[in-house]
Amino acid sequence: MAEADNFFRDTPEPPNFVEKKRKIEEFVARHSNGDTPVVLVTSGGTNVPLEGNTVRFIDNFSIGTRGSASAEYFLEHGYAVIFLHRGRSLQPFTRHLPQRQLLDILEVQTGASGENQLCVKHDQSKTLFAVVEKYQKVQNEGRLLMVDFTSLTDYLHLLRASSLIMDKLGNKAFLYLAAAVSDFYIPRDKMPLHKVQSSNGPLQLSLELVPKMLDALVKNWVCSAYVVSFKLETDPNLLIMKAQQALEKYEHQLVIGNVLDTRKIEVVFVTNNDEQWIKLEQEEIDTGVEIESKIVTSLVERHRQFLNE
Ligand code: 9Z3
Repeated sequence: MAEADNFFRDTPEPPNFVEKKRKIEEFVARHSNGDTPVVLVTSGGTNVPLEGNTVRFIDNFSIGTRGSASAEYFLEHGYAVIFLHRGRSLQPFTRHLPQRQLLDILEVQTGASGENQLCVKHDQSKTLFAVVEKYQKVQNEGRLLMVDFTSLTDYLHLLRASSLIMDKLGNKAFLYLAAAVSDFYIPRDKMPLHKVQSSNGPLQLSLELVPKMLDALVKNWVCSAYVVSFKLETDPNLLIMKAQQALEKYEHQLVIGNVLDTRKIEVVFVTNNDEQWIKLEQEEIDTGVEIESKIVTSLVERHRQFLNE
């Protein structure tokens, strides 16, 4: 735990940290009295700068589908959602908009009295209508807070702040840690300030291990919460073992294991008692069912049981 404290002491707070913390505090305070459970969904990959004035960095892979889709399903189940995400990765609701050809779904039409107006093309309007309707409902109910990060240190400062704030929610708090978080970083005092020059020859990198924050999170920051972490592997043979090791080490509620190539069609829930695979059937794949809908439905039931215990 001392390692975690040293890490926070030695790394700068992210831009707009005070403002972001204030918004999280307000959001949690607003939902602390009623029955609405609050979930922190982390999403997207962290980056690790190689230079103080950063030109180059190492990135963790994540598009943000898992987090953004899951956030929507938690909202459908009545949760309030703090969406802690990598800036410019996928976000709930806007992920349904065409990312590159946004202008292609719009058109200028001339109305009956001759005035021009901006409209959504007819073939797109059905999909958009449903998305906008859901988004507006959630906004009106104040159930979605967006908080962005870029670097590993931004992410960890915001994760700690959110967890400490959510501690007051007791077991109504749910942490769903789907962000792809680097295990390695370069401490500030070992990082060059200016751009590394290629004229100095090949670059030798030495990265240090990031302290295991899940330990501090479960035991010190947000002690009564329901905590779910993700374990990502590329070798399927390691998956269950690594997920079990994480569970034993951090003593939280559940690890969801996934393999990079198959993450959209199958995941495994690993708890102290059992392993449960969640898979999409071919028919579900063909009809556009997202695995996150099944993951979240199952988790909401597990969280309900946890609240009743
Ligand atoms: C995951 O395993 C997520 O499911 C994915 C989602 C990043 C694979 P996409 O955003 O992908 O839908 O493209 N997240 C956790 C990854 C991670 O860094 N886990 C650490 C580990 O495996 C533990 S915290 O050691």
